[in-house]
Amino acid sequence: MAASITKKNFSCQYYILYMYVTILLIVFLPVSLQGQEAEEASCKSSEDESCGCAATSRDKAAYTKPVEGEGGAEAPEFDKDTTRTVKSSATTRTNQMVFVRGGDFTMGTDDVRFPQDGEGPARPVRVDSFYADVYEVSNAEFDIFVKETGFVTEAEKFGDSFVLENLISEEVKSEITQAVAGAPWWLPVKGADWRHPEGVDSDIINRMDHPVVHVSWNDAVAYCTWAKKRLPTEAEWEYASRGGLENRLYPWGNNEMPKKEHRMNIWQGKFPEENTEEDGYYSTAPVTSYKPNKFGLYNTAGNVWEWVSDWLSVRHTTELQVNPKGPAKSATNDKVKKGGSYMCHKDYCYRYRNAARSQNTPDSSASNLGFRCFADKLPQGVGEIKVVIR
Ligand SMILES: [Ca+2]
Ligand SMILES: [Ca+2]
Repeated sequence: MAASITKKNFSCQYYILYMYVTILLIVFLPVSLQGQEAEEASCKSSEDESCGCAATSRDKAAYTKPVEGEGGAEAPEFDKDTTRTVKSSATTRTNQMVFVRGGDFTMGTDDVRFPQDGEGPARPVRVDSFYADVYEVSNAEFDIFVKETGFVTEAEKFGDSFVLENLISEEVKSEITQAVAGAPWWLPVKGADWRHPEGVDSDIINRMDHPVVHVSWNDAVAYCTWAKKRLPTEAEWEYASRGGLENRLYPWGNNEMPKKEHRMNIWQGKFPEENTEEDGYYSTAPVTSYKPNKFGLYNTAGNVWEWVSDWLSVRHTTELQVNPKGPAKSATNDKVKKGGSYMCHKDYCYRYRNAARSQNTPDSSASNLGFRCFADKLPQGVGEIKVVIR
């Protein structure tokens, strides 16, 4: 009897526990799922905002598909004739520089669009005078550098680089087994390098005046050093891009299209499916395109992202900084890039503003990432452009 009572009590306790757990699940599970959905939506929103600008870092890119087989797909053979033709078609034009008188300006913004990028706060910065390349470094100029030095870029050493999917031929695409997670329009393309921007079946023969792409931060430093120049600091780059205007969104002011005129190469249409090319270009544009800013610089906003010398930090002091060079190192091993690119769209990757920034590891390269050089003194043989500031 006693045993029976004990067994009955145990059954009752088990039943009560069962009911309790069921009620808990009924009441709290939907709330928990809602929370999970909200968190995922938040992550999605964050990914959407990120637009994959920083997704092209070599050691950080996560892929949506595993590599099939050891080493992935084989790269097709290089077209030797293409390389030879590129060498013979290089021009001798070298980038001209403009003298930019130093001064005080407001760096960054309080109208922050991407807090995770470290765009803000607006802060006082003073820079010394410098010379700045008027244009992004072109294929023609990089070709001269490579011919003189035999330099091999990191994309060539690694054997691949990141390319916007829309630019790749079906043949090259069929060889690819991976895409970048969260930014599937980025594909690692074997054989993509500065001479073959969309892979081995592409060339730069008709793009010698376009910005060089698929150059890493390390490659950019090598080029600028050869040219007796250097990469700009982020502060110098932003000061130059702002062209003497305080707290403006773009290098010419706050109106994206003054008098309905395109002033930079970005993306029109719905990224990444449709590009209406209203500004005249689907991908890169000649470095001489559009009007320069008041300092005489072309295409700081849009066309290609531009490496600067700083390591990345997303926290900034509001104390006056004089010739800031960024932190001594980056916890994430990232260098800063500025200006946005032809892939930027206002609704999706609104990073063609003066204050905007993004980052990649210094060995990374992509089909929308280039650079320009600055210098303390005008290097011998480099023409200076006199700019009359009205
Ligand atoms: Ca465009
Ligand atoms: Ca640019």
